[in-house]
Amino acid sequence: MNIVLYYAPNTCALAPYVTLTEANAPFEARALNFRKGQQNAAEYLKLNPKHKVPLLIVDGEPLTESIAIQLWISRNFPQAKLLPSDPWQELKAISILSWCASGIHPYLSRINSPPRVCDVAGTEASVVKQATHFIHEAYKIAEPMLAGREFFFDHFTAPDAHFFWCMRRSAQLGVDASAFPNCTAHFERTKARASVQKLLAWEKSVNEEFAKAA
Ligand SMILES: N[C@@H](CCC(=O)N[C@@H](CS)C(=O)NCC(=O)O)C(=O)O
Repeated sequence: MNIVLYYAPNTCALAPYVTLTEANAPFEARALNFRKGQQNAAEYLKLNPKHKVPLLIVDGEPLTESIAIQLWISRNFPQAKLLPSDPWQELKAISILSWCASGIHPYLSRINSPPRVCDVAGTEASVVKQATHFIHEAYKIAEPMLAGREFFFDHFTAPDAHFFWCMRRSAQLGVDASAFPNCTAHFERTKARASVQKLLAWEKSVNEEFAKAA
């Protein structure tokens, strides 16, 4: 099986990179330089007309959308237990993945680029303020879910990787999460994993290559 993951630094493609690594899956990671708009290059648009990462290519077949990609990884590498084995718990995990992808991520995108949601002059600060409010609301909801436990379930699963990315991106975008100690502890715990450290080292080398080519 030939597996390729398209990635760009700082993006949510971090989550499948981490879970593929946790699963010991043989995969090739290909980095796109968003600063150069490589997600809009004609060749890439043929693979993913949505001009986004993550994009997984399995034996030449493209698969988009984080949740579908996580389900594919989990189903194809069952030994990694990337979703809980109990059917109800598995659905709860998919619920968290959906929440990260569609309940938290859109607010991160708004902070990253306010004009993409409202291009009326003078509204940027308001867009950021509102988005920050809803990200804080999400972290408040996550606090009891992580209370007294290492991960969302009884071991590391795909939702931990996706939530870690949300926390990382929000910190990069200046969102203060210090009022949410269980979330920040989960962030540090996840960051210490070998899979995440591997991703961070690889991302650093990608950024260095991009800087040289700039
Ligand atoms: N719903 C998609 C969202 C993917 C997404 O928004 N990716 C961003 C990076 S975090 C992206 O590639 N943006 C580039 C663009 O919109 O041009 C998923 O969950 O996979």
